[in-house]
Amino acid sequence: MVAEIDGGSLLKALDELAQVGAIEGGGCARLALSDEDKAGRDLVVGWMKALGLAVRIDGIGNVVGLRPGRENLPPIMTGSHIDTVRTGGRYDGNYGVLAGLEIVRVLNAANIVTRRPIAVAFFTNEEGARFQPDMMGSLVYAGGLGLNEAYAAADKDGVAVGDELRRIGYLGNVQPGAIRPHVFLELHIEQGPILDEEKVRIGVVESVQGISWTEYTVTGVSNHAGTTPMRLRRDAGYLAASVNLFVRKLALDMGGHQVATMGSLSLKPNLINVVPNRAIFAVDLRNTDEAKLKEAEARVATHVAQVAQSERLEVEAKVLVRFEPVIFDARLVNRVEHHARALSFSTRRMPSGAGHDAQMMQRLCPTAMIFVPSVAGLSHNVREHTEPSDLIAGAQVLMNLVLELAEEG
Ligand code: HGY
Ligand code: MN
Ligand code: MN
Repeated sequence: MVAEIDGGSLLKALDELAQVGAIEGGGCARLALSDEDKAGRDLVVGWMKALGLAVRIDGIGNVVGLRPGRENLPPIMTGSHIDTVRTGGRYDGNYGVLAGLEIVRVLNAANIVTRRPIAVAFFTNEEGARFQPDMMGSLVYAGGLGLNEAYAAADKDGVAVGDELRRIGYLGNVQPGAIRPHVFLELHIEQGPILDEEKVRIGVVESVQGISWTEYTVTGVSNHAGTTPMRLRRDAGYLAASVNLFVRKLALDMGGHQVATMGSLSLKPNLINVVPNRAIFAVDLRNTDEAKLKEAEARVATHVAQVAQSERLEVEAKVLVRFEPVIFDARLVNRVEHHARALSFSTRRMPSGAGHDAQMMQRLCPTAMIFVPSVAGLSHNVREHTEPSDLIAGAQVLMNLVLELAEEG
């Protein structure tokens, strides 16, 4: 093997970054552009500089560490994100960024200079948990979202992305997308149960499923929970509950890759003895098949309209995120499979259930992803876990692929 990943330093870096925004149970909470995210960014930027990378911060706060090559060609870029959801694990996103830095560390130690430069990136607000859309930084990087529109995105408290970037000192001056990679490679945990259940070591990711996030604001009439006859109630909470049951049944009826959940719900006045006059909730629908995703969206919209009419409620729907399925570059997907098998790792081809920065980078350059197993498929959960041997295996596949592609013309 030309160069070998040192599992010890990779695992140590993962452990150290997990201490930033650490929460009960071993996970971390570093919501995008929060103080915790800033602390995580500062730590990783420090590591990039210590590795001799030229660090560039762009207008949406994406950070790229550049290692020169023998020739000034478009780089091989690898990376992911280091922001997390509120109940984040320690591997989602972080693993792909730190594996990229581990590759640089190994190449530095072996005095290997590749033909093409190597870039290690982390993108802003991949999770979309605080600001929508998710994959915001990579979407801007790929030209899919304007900077001003991104700056204006605000969280539940009305705090805007642009102000937060300035506040944490990551409003960079580099034009997003200025570094156009030769290829983009993202190493990531699967976040689902397939590899773990099938005892397969490496997921060869062929695509990312389509994502649809819609927020509904329902307005009814608050009223006394005891005196108001059922026939007179205009209960916003009832519609929310009805949609929750509907989307579950819809996903089960449609089968295949269709999934659905209502991840956020708030009622007002949220008091035990008051019929709620306001419900705000969001529905997350996904499918690998665009036509089926469209069908699911249409059926949810019809259900919402029917219940709103029968309950005499007003409903405002706002699309927060809508990305079609993305197919990764076939040549690169084959090379992922080749390098995994060359290391005698078991493989299986699969779609990604989760969204990733890679799905945006595929708009710019040939892109592929490598998955490693998530124990019991747990993710967005502090108990997210991947065996060290699998973490090291995935990083080795990434390194061998990077070294191959970094020599091509
Ligand atoms: O929602 C997703 O799939 C990703 O974690 N942002
Ligand atoms: Mn992720
Ligand atoms: Mn995630």
